[in-house]
Amino acid sequence: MSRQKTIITCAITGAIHTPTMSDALPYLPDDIAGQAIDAARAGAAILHLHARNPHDGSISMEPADFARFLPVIKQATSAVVNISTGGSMTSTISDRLAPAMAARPEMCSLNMGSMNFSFHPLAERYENWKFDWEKAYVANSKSYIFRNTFADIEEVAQTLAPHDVKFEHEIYDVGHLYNLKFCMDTGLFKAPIFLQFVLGILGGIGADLDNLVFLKRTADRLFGDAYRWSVLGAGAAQMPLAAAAVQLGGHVRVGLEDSLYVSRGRLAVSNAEQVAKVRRILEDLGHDIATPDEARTMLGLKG
Ligand code: KMH
Ligand code: ZN
Repeated sequence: MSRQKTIITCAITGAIHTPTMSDALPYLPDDIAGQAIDAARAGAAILHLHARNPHDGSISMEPADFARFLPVIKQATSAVVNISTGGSMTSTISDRLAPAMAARPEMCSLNMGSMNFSFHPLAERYENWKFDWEKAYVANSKSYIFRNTFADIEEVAQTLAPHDVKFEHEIYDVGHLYNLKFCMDTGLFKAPIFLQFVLGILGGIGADLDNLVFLKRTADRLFGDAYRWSVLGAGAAQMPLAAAAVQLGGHVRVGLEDSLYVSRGRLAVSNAEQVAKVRRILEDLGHDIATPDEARTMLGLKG
């Protein structure tokens, strides 16, 4: 039997980092499109996308801002487009749904529980990390609750599922697996489900190997073979956890949304640089990279 190929997701810009933190973080539509296309050419089968306000780089949930880069990406690549429903600190659930409802992509993120949310402590893991707390969006996040109630989750699912959108279920802690199991039992999602284990966010589970194994074992118990999974290690944990995930049979996510660095103390020059690095690691470990169509088959996407 041939070994499963590995799906690389690249999360191009996100909502947390600010352009003051790295010149490479794209916020202009052409730069988001260009970096997404280069990431796909470097081996990313899935592109996880947020939009930003082109004037100041702040997060935008305006469908019009997504429409500035989505057609360019779709024209130039066959990568799976995955649109965030995470939104910003001030977005309502209908704001968060608007870009996905306008674009009807093959995939969307779906965050599986409410939580505190901050990138704070990751800063300390890099000796040379210069975190610009004053200007950082995350500086305001001390009292922020990332709201994803069962009603919110249900609303996202019921709004998008009729359009055959497959979810990247963001799992920031082990309880989120039980939330998802509860939703599965009520018939909200179809197998195979796709889990994104998110390790290293302050407010969620820490970026340790033991935690990854624990998440995977719990998912095995709850979902049997009805799930596929991937790992996103925040900040310094990005590459080490990707290397661990693939050895446990998982897929990987990289991108400037999750880490601005490509190695200790060195800012990535682009998303494609991170994709090329993770691809090199995976191939050196003997794994083949999935094409977008292979990812579609593995995840049961509408195509
Ligand atoms: N920012 C990541 C930790 C979303 O966009 O809905 C998770 C994420 C969530 O990508
Ligand atoms: Zn995201």
